Amino acid sequence: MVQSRGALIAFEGLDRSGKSTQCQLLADHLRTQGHTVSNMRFPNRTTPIGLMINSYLAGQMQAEDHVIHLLFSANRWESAAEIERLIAAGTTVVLDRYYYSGIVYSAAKRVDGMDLKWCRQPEVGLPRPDVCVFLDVDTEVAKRRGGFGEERYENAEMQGRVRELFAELQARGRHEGDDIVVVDAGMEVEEVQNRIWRVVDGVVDGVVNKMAAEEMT
Ligand code: Z5A
Ligand code: MG
Repeated sequence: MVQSRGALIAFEGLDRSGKSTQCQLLADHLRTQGHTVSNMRFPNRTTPIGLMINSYLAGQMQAEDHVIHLLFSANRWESAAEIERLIAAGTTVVLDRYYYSGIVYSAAKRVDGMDLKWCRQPEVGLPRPDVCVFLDVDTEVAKRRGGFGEERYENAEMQGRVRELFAELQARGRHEGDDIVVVDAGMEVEEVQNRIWRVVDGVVDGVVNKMAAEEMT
């Protein structure tokens, strides 16, 4: 019998939308169903490139806008082979932010020439998720969850632009837009969790069933 590959599931959303909370809950849920699951987050602040990104976000380092964009992308490429290896070995990988953030946050800075199309280029070829769950919260609701943090980009103006650009990315279709499923994340944790699980359980079943169907042909 051919072993099924793992699913690749990305979470996206604004600051404080509940991504890390829901990534953890989903991983536990999938494990209780017998899946092997690995969690990853981007930026991965533990690598040399990630440490530079961390300094930039903390305001301790300045970087030209194109340069920091490419560093965020390089930080994903550092993990690309590991993601491919895990899913090929049957592990489902849950990503806390991914290239959708990479595209949208840089484009939201409104730097001349750095539109969605330009920002997408360095991400082309990275492992494509089976689904991208976008946790949608109003910026005011997100703000009430302990307020925005102290890092770069964590202010209402930037968050508002990011929210609009995520909607634009989705409306455009193509790979990124087609992957996105919007989940209302303004409710209680458990209600949000149930909505996510309904979406993701279907996607994971689809991955397993597709492998089984291919095996029979
Ligand atoms: N960035 C970029 O520019 N380019 C890139 O390529 C990438 C990222 C990958 C750092 O991201 C910044 O990097 C980010 C985008 C940019 N800048 N901004 N903004 P990060 O992932 O390290 O940080 P974050 O995601 O923005 O923040 P966060 O605090 O980790 O948010 P979260 O993970 O979505 O939320 P959470 O930790 O699960 O929950 C936040 C709080 O709300 C916490 O107290 C929870 O207990 C509470 N919570 C969660 N869910 C609920 C519900 N449903 N109701 C009430 N309270 C809740
Ligand atoms: Mg988080």
